[in-house]
Amino acid sequence: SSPFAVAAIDLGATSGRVMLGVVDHGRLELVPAHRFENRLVRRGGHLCWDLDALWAEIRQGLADAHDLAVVRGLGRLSSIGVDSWAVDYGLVGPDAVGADGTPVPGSGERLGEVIAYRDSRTDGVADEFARKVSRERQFALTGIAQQPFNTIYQLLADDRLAELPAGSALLMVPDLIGYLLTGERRTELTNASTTGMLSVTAREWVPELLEAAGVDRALLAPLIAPGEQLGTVRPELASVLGIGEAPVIAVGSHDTASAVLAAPASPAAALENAPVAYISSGTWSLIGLELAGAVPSGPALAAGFTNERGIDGTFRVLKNVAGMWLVSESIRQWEDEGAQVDLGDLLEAAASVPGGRFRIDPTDPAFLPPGQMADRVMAAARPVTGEQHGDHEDGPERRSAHPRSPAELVRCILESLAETYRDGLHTACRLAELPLPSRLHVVGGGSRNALLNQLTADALGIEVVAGPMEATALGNIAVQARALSAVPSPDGAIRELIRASVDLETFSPSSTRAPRASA
Ligand code: LRH
Repeated sequence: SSPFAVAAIDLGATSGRVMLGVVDHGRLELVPAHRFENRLVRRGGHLCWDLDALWAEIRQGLADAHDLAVVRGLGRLSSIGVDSWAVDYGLVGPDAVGADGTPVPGSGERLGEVIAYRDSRTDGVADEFARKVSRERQFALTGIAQQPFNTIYQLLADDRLAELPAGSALLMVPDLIGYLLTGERRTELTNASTTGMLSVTAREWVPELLEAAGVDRALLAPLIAPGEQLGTVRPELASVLGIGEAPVIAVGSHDTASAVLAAPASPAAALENAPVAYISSGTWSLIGLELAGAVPSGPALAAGFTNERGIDGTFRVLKNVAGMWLVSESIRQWEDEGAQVDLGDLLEAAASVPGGRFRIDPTDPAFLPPGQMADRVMAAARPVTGEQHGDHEDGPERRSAHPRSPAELVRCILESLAETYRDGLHTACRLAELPLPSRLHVVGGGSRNALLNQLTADALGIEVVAGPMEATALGNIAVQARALSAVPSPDGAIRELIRASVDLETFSPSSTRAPRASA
């Protein structure tokens, strides 16, 4: 079969990209077509996503991807897939009725802004909801950790729901993009599970939770699973963009689902029945295990673990840890204050300041909102117990009880992350009643952070396999390739394809306690 091209639309909380995926004889090649920034904007008193700007970038990206495919002799795009961060949604009105009296697909108006999960409208809402349905019951029904930003709590805080015209729909961000592309309204399964309203045992909504959240069942579009075809690009749009009427295929539209699919676990591990241990490292660090079933147990609830649906019926038993958000938001503060910060330089400096001095709790919800992050981390940092910090000494040389320089602050963040990863993986294994695996896969943009990878390997005492960096786009493309019959269906085939397509770097635990700067 000849090589062909697909496009992955992959939206992250700080940046988005449209990637061309070339599927060629058992290999995937990723070619960046268009990258763009994504920022939180303040509108109508809320933190929002600039959906119109994102949609303009996506259209540009698709046109660019099409051009790239044609230049490379691959013909038009064979399909398109969309993923983004989880939990956020848009509201769309009914499709307008055309001159011939039938609804025009894709013509429904977006009703208001897409409010971002870091907005404060959900403050206290999870507690309010727990008075209607206990936390234990919610967890047993859904398996989903009760994070303040879950869609269900956003919906309870959404005063627009009461005034929606008949025929409106709630569409998760990737589903909203899918609707703009095709005119079809669906809810993709992996992302649906992050709403906190989907059953952990069946592919259906939990009526009791919808009712308690005040959500009309009719607002929810029918479910669609990764690999199923959503529709085709609307003819008017295809002609404006100069691309063909390509199929749009549902992928793991929750970015973390796509990223974990692209964790390049070895066939040997699969044979030994060892679950894949991973960190999907980006704005968030999602640490856990991929399992065949969920663990919606009391201990899992107590430990703050969640059970998110993955591709092919898998579950991700994982914990949300504030990841590179802590670093990127700190940098944003320093830049707002006039400093020029280069991440590479900063990490290098962080590798050479003394370690083991300060800790924060990167799972603390206090780090959720944006703004003044460096100050907040500084204030939260505690000296590592058992260490003397010489505060009793006099003179300018004395060491402070708080990290002071950006390098010290970043060192504190990374060491705290590594220890939280260690505890998180141990807890995941305890919950799943499995031994600690011999290998941890770090995928996503954060996998480039050599210092953090080494700290993680040292904290856990196991091998850290770093990469691929563009795991989410690769997972997105792999599901499209399989839907187009370019990858065999059996379990593990996608991971073999990924392994054949990427370069990985392995970090072994160092014998000395002092972590290396890079490897
Ligand atoms: C990562 C992510 C994560 C969710 C959060 C809202 O991008 O999708 O899995 O918990 O964003």
